[in-house]
Amino acid sequence: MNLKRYRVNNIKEALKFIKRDLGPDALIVSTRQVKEGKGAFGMFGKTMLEVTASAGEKKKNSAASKVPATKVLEAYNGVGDTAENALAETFMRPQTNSVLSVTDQTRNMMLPIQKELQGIRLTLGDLSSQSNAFDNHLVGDLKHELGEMRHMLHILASRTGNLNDPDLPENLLLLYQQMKFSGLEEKFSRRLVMEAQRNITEEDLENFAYVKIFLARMLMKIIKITRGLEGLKPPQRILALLGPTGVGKTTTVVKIASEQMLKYKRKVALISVDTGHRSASEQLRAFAKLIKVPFSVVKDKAELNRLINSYEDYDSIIIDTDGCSQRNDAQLFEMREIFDERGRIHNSLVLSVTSKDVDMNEVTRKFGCMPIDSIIFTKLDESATYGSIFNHAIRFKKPLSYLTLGQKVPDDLEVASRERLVDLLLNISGT
Ligand SMILES: Nc1nc2c(ncn2[C@@H]2O[C@H](COP(=O)(O)OP(=O)(O)OP(=O)(O)O)[C@@H](O)[C@H]2O)c(=O)[nH]1
Ligand SMILES: [Mg+2]
Repeated sequence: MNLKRYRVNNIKEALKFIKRDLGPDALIVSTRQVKEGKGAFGMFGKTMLEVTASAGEKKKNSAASKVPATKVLEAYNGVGDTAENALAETFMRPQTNSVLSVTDQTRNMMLPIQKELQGIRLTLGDLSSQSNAFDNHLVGDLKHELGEMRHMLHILASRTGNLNDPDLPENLLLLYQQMKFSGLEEKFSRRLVMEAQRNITEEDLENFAYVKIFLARMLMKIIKITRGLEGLKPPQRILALLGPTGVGKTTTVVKIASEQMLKYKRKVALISVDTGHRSASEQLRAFAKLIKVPFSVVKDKAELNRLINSYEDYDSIIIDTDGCSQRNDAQLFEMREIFDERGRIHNSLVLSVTSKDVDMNEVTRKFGCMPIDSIIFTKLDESATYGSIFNHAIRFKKPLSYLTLGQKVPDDLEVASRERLVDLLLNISGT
């Protein structure tokens, strides 16, 4: 991938270099402020802007494993809370056509033209196969004109979504690109920058850091979190992990159980619910034996309830389930029979960020037949972009509880935090 890094005084300067070196289709991959100069430990150096841009290819290396959880945003007091609350609410409301950007409008205008052109081309094809030499001359001219029109349409189409386009101030345009590059759906990215544009003064729009933090804090208001098991009411916390096959449910149960024991010194019990009938619980049985905690396999709700009642004096009960394809209605029905009650058990749906957005949407819709209290995203270490987490959180309005970032137990587990999530999308901490 053709990546270039620039240290500049301001974003305008960066844009000039990026366009010169990488062309107008270049994408901004990340931006951060850096100190430059001779001061002790670089402390008194000049603050510069470091912009990394690509010639438009996909970013491959994973940021998740490298970026430490950050509190940068918490400490930032640049923007007022009330304004962002209102903005976040507006953002979550269904949108009307009035907020369509120029890009949308251009696309909408192009559709009927494209259809018309297609019709003309078909008619021309018919004409040229049937007509005489004179008509053929005419057909030739028409074809030429048609070619020109198509060329113009291409130019129009290619203008949507690159550095030349929409009607946004430069700083917002860059951040819009960065969010899109990170996989945030275009319509969400666009709505965010448009809300921001409406609410940031012209003067502040010139300040890149201000605009970035404004967007970050808006996103932080939109994303909901549960703080994992810590967000549940004591004295007894009961968590069940549900989801499709192979997303990392059992590994995550093991990580959470270890954290509960090692970090919080809690008394833990493990349960495996067997609906897939393929005795997949051996992995968990072995782990339970190793860490000396009780473990049982149950097959239905009555058995599960009896077992939970018998664990009265345990602080944390963690329930693993068999992977269930969202398309296996019979197994889903069986799961719903067991996990249909809201309240006693906190149901977490486990999704891997390596899945396609469209498949994750189907999973969440189908698992929505039972109460889903939160979502756990796994395998962040295997993905280069994290927009899909936001797409999902915005679309389904479900809180996030944990993130997992690798196969190591118990290290590769994090309680989901807004700061961390926004950092993954906007690269606030700048690693
Ligand atoms: N890279 C990476 N691998 C992970 C992560 N979490 C789990 N895995 C791996 O994913 C694979 C499947 O993990 P499991 O925990 O067995 O998945 P599961 O959802 O319980 O699978 P089923 O019970 O078969 O549905 C294993 O190889 C895990 O080591 C993670 O955060 N990152
Ligand atoms: Mg499993």
